[in-house]
Amino acid sequence: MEDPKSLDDGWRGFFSDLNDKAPEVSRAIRGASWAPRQDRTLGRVNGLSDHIPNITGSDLTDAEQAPDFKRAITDSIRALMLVRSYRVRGHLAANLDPLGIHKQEDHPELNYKAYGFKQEDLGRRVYIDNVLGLENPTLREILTRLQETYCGTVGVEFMHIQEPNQKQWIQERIEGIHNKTAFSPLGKETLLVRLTEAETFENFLNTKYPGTKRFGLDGGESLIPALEQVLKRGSQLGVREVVLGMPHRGRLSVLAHVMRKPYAAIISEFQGNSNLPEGVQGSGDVKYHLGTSADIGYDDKTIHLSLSPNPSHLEAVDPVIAGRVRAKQRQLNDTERREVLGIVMHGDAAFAGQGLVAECLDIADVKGYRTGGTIHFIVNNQIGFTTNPMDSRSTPYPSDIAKGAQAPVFHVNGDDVEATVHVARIATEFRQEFRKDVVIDMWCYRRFGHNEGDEPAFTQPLMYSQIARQPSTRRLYVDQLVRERAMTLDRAKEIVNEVRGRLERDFDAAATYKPNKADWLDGKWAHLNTAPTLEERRGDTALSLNNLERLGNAIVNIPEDFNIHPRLKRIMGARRKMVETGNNIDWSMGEALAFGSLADEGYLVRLSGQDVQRGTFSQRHAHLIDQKTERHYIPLMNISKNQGRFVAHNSPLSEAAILGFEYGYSLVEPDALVCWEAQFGDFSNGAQVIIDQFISSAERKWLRMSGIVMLLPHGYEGQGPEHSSARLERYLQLCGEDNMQVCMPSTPASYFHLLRRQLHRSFRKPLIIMTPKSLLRNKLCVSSLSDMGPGTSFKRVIPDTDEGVSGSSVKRVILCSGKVYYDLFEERRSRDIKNIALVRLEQIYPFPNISLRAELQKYPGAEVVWCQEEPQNMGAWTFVDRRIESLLSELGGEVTRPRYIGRGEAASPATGSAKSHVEQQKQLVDEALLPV
Ligand SMILES: Cc1ncc(C[n+]2csc(CCOP(=O)(O)OP(=O)(O)O)c2C)c(N)n1
Repeated sequence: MEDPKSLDDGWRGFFSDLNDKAPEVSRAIRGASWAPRQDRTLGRVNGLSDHIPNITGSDLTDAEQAPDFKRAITDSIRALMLVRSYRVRGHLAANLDPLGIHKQEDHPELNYKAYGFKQEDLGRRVYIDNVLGLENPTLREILTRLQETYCGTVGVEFMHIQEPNQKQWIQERIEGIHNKTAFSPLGKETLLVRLTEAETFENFLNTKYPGTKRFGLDGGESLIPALEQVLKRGSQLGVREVVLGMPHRGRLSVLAHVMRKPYAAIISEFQGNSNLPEGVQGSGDVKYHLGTSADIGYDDKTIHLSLSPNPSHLEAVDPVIAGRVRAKQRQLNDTERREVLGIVMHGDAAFAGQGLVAECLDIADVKGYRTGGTIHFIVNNQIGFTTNPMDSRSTPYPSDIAKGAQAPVFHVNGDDVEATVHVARIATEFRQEFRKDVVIDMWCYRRFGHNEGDEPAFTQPLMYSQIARQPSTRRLYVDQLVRERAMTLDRAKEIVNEVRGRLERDFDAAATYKPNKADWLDGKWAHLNTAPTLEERRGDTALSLNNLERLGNAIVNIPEDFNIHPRLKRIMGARRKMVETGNNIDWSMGEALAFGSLADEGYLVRLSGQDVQRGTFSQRHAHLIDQKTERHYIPLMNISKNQGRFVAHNSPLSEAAILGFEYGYSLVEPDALVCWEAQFGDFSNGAQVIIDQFISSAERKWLRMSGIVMLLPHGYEGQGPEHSSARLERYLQLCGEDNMQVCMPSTPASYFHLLRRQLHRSFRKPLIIMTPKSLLRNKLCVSSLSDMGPGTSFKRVIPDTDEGVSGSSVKRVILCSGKVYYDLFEERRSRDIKNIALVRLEQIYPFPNISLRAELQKYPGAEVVWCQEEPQNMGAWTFVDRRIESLLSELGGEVTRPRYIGRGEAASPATGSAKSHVEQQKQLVDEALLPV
């Protein structure tokens, strides 16, 4: 400050970058004028002031002003800055790439000269006691220790973590041991056995089934011992269950060596046999997508492992894993989230490229979705199919997105198996200690093409000529062990022969291998069954009127001392009146009664999505907020003493991750009503991969049931292209083989029964509901308690019960679903039309053939039309027309085809002009009610 010229350029730049004002700095150094003298020290510089007491800013003693003393202090500060630089950037100079293609960076901040040291200073002692565990070291010793710790085969990124204790934990965990674990001879032999199993298994399959896709782990074998370490260390730290998700690469090896799926089972699948036992239906899946579960013992502990099946879509399984973990944590009452752990493996290109990764990191520590941290393992083989890393991402590492989520990242050279296992151990400890996400980025290579039929040298000739010369990870480890005299070459060969022998024996056994049972409907699902025929699916959903009144009263009962918003008070008053009169139950009250009744029966009701607590349309008010304290009051949690929980989680602004999460939750917990609500139905296409690859197809592919409910606000109300259509047609197009239910209920009671039916049946199927918007407040869209009372149930088809509209006097039957019914109903009434019947399809899939046939039979000779609000190429029309036609031809009347009434074909789902909307809507109603 006093004499900047005395510093070299580097230091001058450094201080001027700090932008400190000189007078403020001197004041800070001097401290308060009234402070006791001993407080006016320069402050503790990592123990320096302990060592050299009474260093004061303004009045150093003569001795303290001596050049040697000054140099000692400056050296210390410089050295500490150097140390800090290695903590921050040491990973850039770490030896991570087994192929040596990626050049380590000679980063200027890692050069001691950047801190004013010169070569001749290397031998000089620098005071940094208690740092790096070194006592009175020379500069050279400091550098050596820094390089060992931060620039070996492990590179650690942790200085971005804002929590000092987490940062400190990692620092201490790695610095004290120079970032190395010393393995016992037995430990080393075990690592070699694992590498040998992994390598020999792939080689064996390669020889027996050359060119057959297996997405081998060749080049990334260290994954196997590393995973084992996570499980073993995890079991010591309280983990009882693990849910794993992973992509194609190395899956067979993980199935065999981590999940212990018998070699014979895998080989049998290579022989073209199904993985499903005889007599079990299902369309199955390719072998590198299959899941399995197992109980595996580590020392005296047993862990239950489940590897989720997954589709090809990379990273799509990630949120599903999180949801499964969360549901299991609840089942085990693992409130600390230490007993159930999620491990997700990734490819480097997928981790960097797929947005779902970012979505999952974003939800990882949000109240309704946290799971206590996922362990991410990136098998970074430095290529994605044929694409180089520089074309895969803009950031240095594939893992960089995780830094924003404050996750520590351990980069490691996969050819150093000990280092890989070492970081797996630390990552597990960190997760158990702090319960947050952590990332292992294992650099390795892919020995063959993307799959075993691909020629990689078409696109990466240099990399692949290097790989051809690269000894395997196992081979390198054998060399190391021999060098260390920890093992003889003969023993290493013996291990290979043992593994090969096992594979040969299992190869022979595979010819007669029979999968013994399909493991669906086990455990928590044991009380359920495969779905019965369509007729037997009504479900027992009615409640006694007393019960409904009791529930209704509980829902509207707000504590005296709760400061409710005046408008909500009115709404609650209106709801109270609904209960008292038993009439005019609106949509939200119908929903509350359904949710409340299920919770009252002991089920968990979990509702998740954007703004679901209040409801997008300010209709639900599942949480009431005290106007003075912002305390939440949840009526549905105050229904009865031993009720199940009702939880409504406002979710982050994500569709794919949240829907995937809830789907995962529903896979684990059959006795919960798990609902995801889209803000508007349109937005659900942001989660299309979850709908296509899981919700609609998983039961057939993987024999996994789910009772997830999707609530999709839908309806043409002039709000424009993006707030009208939930794309009903898309869901209907996915329907087949009784895979899910697609419904558009038109009354609160219908909705009530539909929700309750989800749990009051002996099987589970996903339920897609087009939910209303304007109907939420439509005075005609109401039910009475008796519609939910004894003798009632969900009606797939609602007949026309209007007075005077009956039998042969009816000349036209309008079939429709949802809101348009009310438009038609009102207009028909105002025109006093009696010869047109309105029949509602409340469920569109499974198509209600029986009920609809019965309905059509009532009106012989009448023409049949289908009326919808959606454009002709959208909505239900193309799905229902042939089905209605079949029914009509079965009935054998004159009318053989339904006629379409509605908007014409369109590119955009709805007009942006409110005026055109009104005109279009009027036109379609007019056309439907044209006099007959
Ligand atoms: C969402 C998605 N897009 C594209 C693909 C096709 N695909 C399969 S593997 C792969 C490369 C993945 O690279 P990386 O994540 O690095 O894993 P690796 O195959 O190298 O292990 C691609 C593009 C896919 N499976 N999923």
